[in-house]
Amino acid sequence: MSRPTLIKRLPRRSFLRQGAALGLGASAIARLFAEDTVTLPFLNGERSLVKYPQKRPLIRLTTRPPQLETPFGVFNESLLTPNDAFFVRYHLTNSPPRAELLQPEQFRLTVKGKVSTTLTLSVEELKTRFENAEVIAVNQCSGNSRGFFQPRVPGGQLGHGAMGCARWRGVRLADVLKAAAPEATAKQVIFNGLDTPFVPQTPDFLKAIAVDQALDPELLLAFEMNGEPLPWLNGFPLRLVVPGYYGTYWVKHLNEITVVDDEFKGFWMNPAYRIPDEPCGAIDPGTTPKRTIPITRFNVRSFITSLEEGATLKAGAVTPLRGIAFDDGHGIREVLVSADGGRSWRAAELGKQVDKYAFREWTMPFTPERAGKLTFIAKATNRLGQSQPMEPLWNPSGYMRNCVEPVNVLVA
Ligand SMILES: Nc1nc2c(c(=O)[nH]1)N[C@H]1C(S)=C(S)[C@@H](COP(=O)(O)O)O[C@H]1N2
Ligand SMILES: [Mo]
Repeated sequence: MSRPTLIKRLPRRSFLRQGAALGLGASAIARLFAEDTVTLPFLNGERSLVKYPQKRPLIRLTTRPPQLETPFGVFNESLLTPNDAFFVRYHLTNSPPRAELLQPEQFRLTVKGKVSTTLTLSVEELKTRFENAEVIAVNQCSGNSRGFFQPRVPGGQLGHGAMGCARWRGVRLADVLKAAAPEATAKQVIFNGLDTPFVPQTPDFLKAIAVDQALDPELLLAFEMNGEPLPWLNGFPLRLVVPGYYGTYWVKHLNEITVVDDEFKGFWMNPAYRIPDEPCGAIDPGTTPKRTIPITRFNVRSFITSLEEGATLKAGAVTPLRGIAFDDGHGIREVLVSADGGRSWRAAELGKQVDKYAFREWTMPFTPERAGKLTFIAKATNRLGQSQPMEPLWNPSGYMRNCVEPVNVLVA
């Protein structure tokens, strides 16, 4: 069974004392421990907490390109993930693009290809020419929680912090596409951002969706996140927002939209970001899929956010349990909570649905009766009746983990 979502903060002062005991000078110790560290609860889970522009210290997965994970405690503080705590995912070494390329004087979005009118628009022109629209939606990386997979799989060894929920404001992709007027033969729409590979052999990060999906009024070209311009590392000045779909489609620094009349076969659509063509995208651990398809929509997930692994609860005292649940937009119908590892369940109270694509808060007061060990599990079901498996489902890329995530506590 999977281990939980604990993030242990290592006590920095004891490191300093140990450093001094090793005979290191004060400045050497300062350099060694300038960064706080966290340990994600799997093998080789040690990570540094590092500060980037516009961000609070976040969990660093890689430096080039920057890949940063949200410390899990943030999800217990508010339903909307603050911009300065929102995770960051990049693929290409030259990321993020240099800030001057993104400034209003320079930045333009072009819409081209199989369209009757090629468009070239500044963000200001987008804002004023098209009706503005908003959605509160979860952005989650396909590889969120990958570090928990057994057997382990290659790719970023992430805890549960490669997700976040924000209020996205922009214009509808559909309106912009209609202004360009795709030709009758148009089949797919390709999205490209300003980040580039370090060597020409690396394929540029391009993502494609079907024209029909691109004309869905829910997809946004977003310029704001939680009432502010997008942070630099989250796609300033413009990104695609595809509610209910994995983050891989949410192209950042979006400057080029190309309508094509065939199926785009670029690296980041094939072979990357594909799942086994099987129910739930899962196959037997360690095996190879017969056929694969592009990853698309979120499955159902839920988390207990108010309890850390190894926490101590007081017997006889009410503990207010709290957490979040989400799916791909059908809406959460029910969250059940077990305190005995899944033998018995009680329904949690659901908070308001602020948006069908947003985190849904749940709460449940719980009073542990006697001293001992408890294993808490939350399990959500959506309006289609889709739920979370008790045991992890496996695929070779470590995508779409959505099993229940037990949290063990001690009652004293
Ligand atoms: N330009 C660009 N956009 C991108 C990516 C990228 O590498 N380059 N990565 C995608 C992936 S895989 C994810 S999960 C999301 C992450 O969004 P965030 O960095 O704002 O959290 O961005 C997507 N958009
Ligand atoms: Mo991702």
